Amino acid sequence: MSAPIRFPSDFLWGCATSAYQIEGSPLADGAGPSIWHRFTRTPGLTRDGENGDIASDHYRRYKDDVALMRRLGLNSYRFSIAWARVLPEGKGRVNPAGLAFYDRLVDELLAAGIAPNVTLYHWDLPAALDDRGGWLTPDIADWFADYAQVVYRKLDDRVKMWATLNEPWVVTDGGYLHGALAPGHKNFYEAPLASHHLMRAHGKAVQAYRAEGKHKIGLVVNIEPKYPASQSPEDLAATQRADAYMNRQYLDPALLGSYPPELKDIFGEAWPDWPAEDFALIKQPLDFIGLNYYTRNVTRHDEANWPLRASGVKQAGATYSETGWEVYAQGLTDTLAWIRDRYGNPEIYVTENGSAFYDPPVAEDGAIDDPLRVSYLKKHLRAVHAAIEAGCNLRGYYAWSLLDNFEWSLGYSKRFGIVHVDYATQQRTIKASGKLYAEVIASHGAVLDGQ
Ligand code: PNW
Repeated sequence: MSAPIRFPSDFLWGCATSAYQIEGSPLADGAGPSIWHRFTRTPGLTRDGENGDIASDHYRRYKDDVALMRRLGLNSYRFSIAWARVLPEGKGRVNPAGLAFYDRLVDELLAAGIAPNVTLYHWDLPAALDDRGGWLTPDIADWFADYAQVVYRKLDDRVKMWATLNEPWVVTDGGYLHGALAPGHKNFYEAPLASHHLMRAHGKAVQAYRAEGKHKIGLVVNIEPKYPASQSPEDLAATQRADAYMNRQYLDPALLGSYPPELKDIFGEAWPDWPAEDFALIKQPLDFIGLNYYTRNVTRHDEANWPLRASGVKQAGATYSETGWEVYAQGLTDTLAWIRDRYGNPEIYVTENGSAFYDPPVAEDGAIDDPLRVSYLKKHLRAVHAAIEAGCNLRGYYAWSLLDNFEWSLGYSKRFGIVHVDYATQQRTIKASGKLYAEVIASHGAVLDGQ
């Protein structure tokens, strides 16, 4: 028998969302278009040509959604701000009506006893800045810090947790190397530039926060632990490359001040010699790390898989979600322990964790039974508790996601919500997983005991 599960009484229990995925009304009240607005307007780039024009209509229904969070018993909510609502051209002129939406949302959350946790960039770059080079130009570090400053000045009196970027790896890999995400480039030489300027922008925005802000700021990364498929030297080296590319590429410069050496090996001539002073900018003291964890990867050497020369091995007998990701909760405990050991046990939050599974239609009695998501949630919450027991400085957990929403290039076909959204009526229905989460929160984890 393992120790009884009781989470600390001040643990943060939240859900996470992002602006373009739930808000809808992307051009309302003077907002400028983002790269996702444009990307979804090119036929063939998203599933069935779907876009975020309506999404979960949160821009108009935010009060109902905050009431829903309250019913679930959340004490924190992680959301992102749409840069192009605040600055329609990405820089220069501020749009007060766009900023006012987040001002209202923050007040609504606080009135419900829910602490806002704000991410400044969750992939929806203002299109006007993409026209000027987007993440490929060094200028973007200043643009991002200027935008951040506008938002800090408006909200830092009430927002006590900030994050600069959501998942710089996905921004680079999806947006600039493989092209499945906006702005849809496929360019080996651009990927290192995008990564580096993302990290410089992160550094500048943290610096700006130290001048303006009074609370906590961090960086949110997605980590997918890499386990070697065998102990052969080839598989071990492939595992190291995959880990350097996806995991250490961002945490190492942010926390240790250097890039993993494998990146030079992966990118060859496309990997520039960076100016030494950039690393002083990128490595800013952070108040916390946000970890987004979904799955693991069992890695083998694969010469044919460019550019990593590594690929994943499917695990016999394992459960895979609708996005093809293995359910592997031990990987969350392992990742938290790895961060504890490699980076000096920083304060950490699980800022996203969740799964897409097929959901049955709403039953006659209004119930939605999502046993696979319930099982995923239970296993991962136990894994989180195990990490706390193992001495990780873990202070909160955010389920991805509050609502079913626009899953980027996969459109509305993948449902990650613990609350179901009927897109025809915008009706919200709490799934069994949402009910389970509410019970976990109310009992400080005790309902997970012995199950
Ligand atoms: C995250 N990967 O994306 C994002 O932060 C969310 O916006 C998204 O909806 C959610 O996960 C579910 O996909 C990721 O390939 C995308 O490792 C890809 C990966 C990880 C996270």
